Amino acid sequence: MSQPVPAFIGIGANLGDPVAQVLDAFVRLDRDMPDTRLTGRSRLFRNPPMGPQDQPDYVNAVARLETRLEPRALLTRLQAIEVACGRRRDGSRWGPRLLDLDLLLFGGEVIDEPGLRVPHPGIAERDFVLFPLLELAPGLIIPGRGTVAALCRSMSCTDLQAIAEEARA
Ligand code: A4P
Ligand code: MG
Repeated sequence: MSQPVPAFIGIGANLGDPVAQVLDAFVRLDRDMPDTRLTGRSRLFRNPPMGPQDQPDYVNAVARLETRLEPRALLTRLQAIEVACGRRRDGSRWGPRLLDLDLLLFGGEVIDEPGLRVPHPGIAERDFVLFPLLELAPGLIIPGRGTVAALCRSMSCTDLQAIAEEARA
């Protein structure tokens, strides 16, 4: 059998009970995906919306997985979890959502196919992705962009509020 590959998943929510949905996503990523286990989870961060401002603040986090799934199969499973958590795609870009799961990184692979781009576009500019990644893997290299630690250092300011441990029970 093939060696497991480390993959990083961006988790975001800004409707319903975002903290509960992000915590539930960690559980589902470990429990509901074949040939995959959860090997790391960042803290949760509340932060203002990127894109349209007429929507609630987001809660974001990052999960680290070890998986034997192929990238396309992994994305399909992530989308199934989004749907199981009530996600409805209404076609509005960057609109509010109960749960968003993005495949941020899949080993060191670069994939550019219809419907699947890895590294996920924009991750190197998003504080709500980079700082949770920093907690899990500061030396991680984003192909073509350098290390997570260096990208975090280059961010001029961030508006991330870590959610206290006791609020996560
Ligand atoms: N797709 C291609 N590559 C990937 C990948 N690596 N991971 C395709 C996940 N999906 C990928 O995604 C649209 C299509 O992208 C999918 O059909 C898939 O085949 P979607 O989840 O249906 O739509 P979306 O999330 O609205 O679009 P997009 O462009 O992925 O938006 P983002 O980048 O997810 O941003 N503000 C804060 N503070 N925090 C957030 O988390 N998120 C967004 C959405 C906007 N503002 C935010 C946040
Ligand atoms: Mg998305």
